[in-house]
Amino acid sequence: MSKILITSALPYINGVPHLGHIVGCLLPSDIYARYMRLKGEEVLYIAGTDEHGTTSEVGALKEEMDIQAYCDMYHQRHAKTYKDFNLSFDYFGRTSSEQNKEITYHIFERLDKNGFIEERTVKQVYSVDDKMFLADRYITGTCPHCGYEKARGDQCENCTKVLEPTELINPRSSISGSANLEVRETKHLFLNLPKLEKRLAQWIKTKEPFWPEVAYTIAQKWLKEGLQSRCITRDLKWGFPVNKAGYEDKVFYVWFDAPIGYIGITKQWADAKPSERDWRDWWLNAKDVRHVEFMGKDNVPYHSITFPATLLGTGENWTQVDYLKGMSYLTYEGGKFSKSEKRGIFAEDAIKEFPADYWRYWLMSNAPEGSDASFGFDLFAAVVNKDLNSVLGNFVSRVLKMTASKIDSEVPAGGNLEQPEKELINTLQIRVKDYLKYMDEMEFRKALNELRAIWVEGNNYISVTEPWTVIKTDEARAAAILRVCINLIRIFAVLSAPIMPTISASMLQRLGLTPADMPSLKDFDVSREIEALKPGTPFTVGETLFERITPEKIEELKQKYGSSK
Ligand code: B3M
Ligand code: ZN
Repeated sequence: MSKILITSALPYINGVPHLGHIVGCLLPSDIYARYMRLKGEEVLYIAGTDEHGTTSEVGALKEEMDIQAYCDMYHQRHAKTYKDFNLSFDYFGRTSSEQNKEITYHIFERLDKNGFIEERTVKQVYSVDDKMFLADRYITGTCPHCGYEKARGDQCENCTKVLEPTELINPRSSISGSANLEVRETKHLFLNLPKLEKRLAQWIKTKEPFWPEVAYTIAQKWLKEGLQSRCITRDLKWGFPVNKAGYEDKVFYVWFDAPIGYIGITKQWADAKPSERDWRDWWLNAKDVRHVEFMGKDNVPYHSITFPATLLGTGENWTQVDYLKGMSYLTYEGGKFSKSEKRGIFAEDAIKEFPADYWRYWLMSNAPEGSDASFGFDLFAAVVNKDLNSVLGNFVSRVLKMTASKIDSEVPAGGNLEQPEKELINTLQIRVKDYLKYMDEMEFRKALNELRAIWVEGNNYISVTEPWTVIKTDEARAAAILRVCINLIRIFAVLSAPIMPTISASMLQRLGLTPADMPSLKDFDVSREIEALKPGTPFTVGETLFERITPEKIEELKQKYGSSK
């Protein structure tokens, strides 16, 4: 047994998550955590809200709320949504916690003591009316290259040229619209990445065989271009005040304390559950920990360069990432999800329309792994109706109904395993092995392909063996076939559990079982599991597992959530 530390990128607190956020890191990490628990591994699965930074300050201003109240409210909304999606975090914490502050301060002090923090004077735009320094992207003006009037201080959306805010013509604050701006000098602290580069490159080299291609390539590209020192402080009010003389009125940059948040949240968990392990068992001088991180691909540089360098610079033995799963993007019909433009379905609404497991299955079987993927209601309905309703749902109800009406409401006795069963076992043995291998490798689309193929094998088996015909002449043989089918329901439930925990539990319940009765997915042996439910075990038929999505419902959803198709 080893210890597996699983983290999902911490979603920004401002705004509510859409399906892209769910599939981009939260859901795959949950599925991996559930899978590893089912293999009997010791898992700690951590996530939380990323609360600091300009976007939160501006979000609170826009909603005319006090920033703390704003974060408290949105933290609750995030937590509720993820609970509705059945995400099984051991702890869902906050980067603004006292625990995270303490660890952030400690790490900063170590970096400073070891000479990796530099002081620099920089020029920055100050908004006199807003009484704050403005982040580049909160300055709007006319692009000096193309004349576009709504160019942002960091980049012109129209001609894509990268800009300095001071280049803008007629600059104004995006927050208040005020043009009363001044360039002021201010002192900031920088993390000296060039000084850490050698150590970092050495460390990354040790990771090469373990990191997926994308992550490794991104990290190598950064190293090749040479690392620059990065500013880790900001002139904001919301954040952890910098614990260094002369900088007390500044706060740490959100990307400095956000990844430290994984550690801070682990400490929140440990403080809340004193009977569990010490947080250091996972993070500091920890033994046998494998750390797996899930994130969107745009987050990869922070997790493969800046955060590891931050930890290396402390000179302490912090747990570093062992495997980094970077996901691409999910679009809505090829475009952006947008709350303000009413385009696309957001997580809070999604869960009101259909049970979590419909979403979980669709999102993972269409996960944006190698490349971006696109969500559309037609696609969604097609998958739910075919894979879930016709293939899995029908099999379960057909088998249980047939057995109950033609024999009895218990696993039937009689007959033996014959040639068709031997073939079924052989085929499933291979498919299950592949399914588990892909889950181990976090190749989720491939894993779900196998899972679907496993359900299809059940359907093929019952079509070929025709128990409804056989029963007329050979009751014992029909009993053997249906006994195998009922055992297949149990096998399907166990294999589907990481993806569709509620449906899985509902399948098990019909067989008088609970999730706690599931066998380990380690050394899962089909020939053993196919005979696990013994003759005489009572079962109930239960309700249909999945509702079909009608064409009328699809039209209604398209109207409601904005569709161009
Ligand atoms: N909040 C970015 C994002 O939500 C950022 C991730 C932090 S992970 C430490 O995409
Ligand atoms: Zn331009």
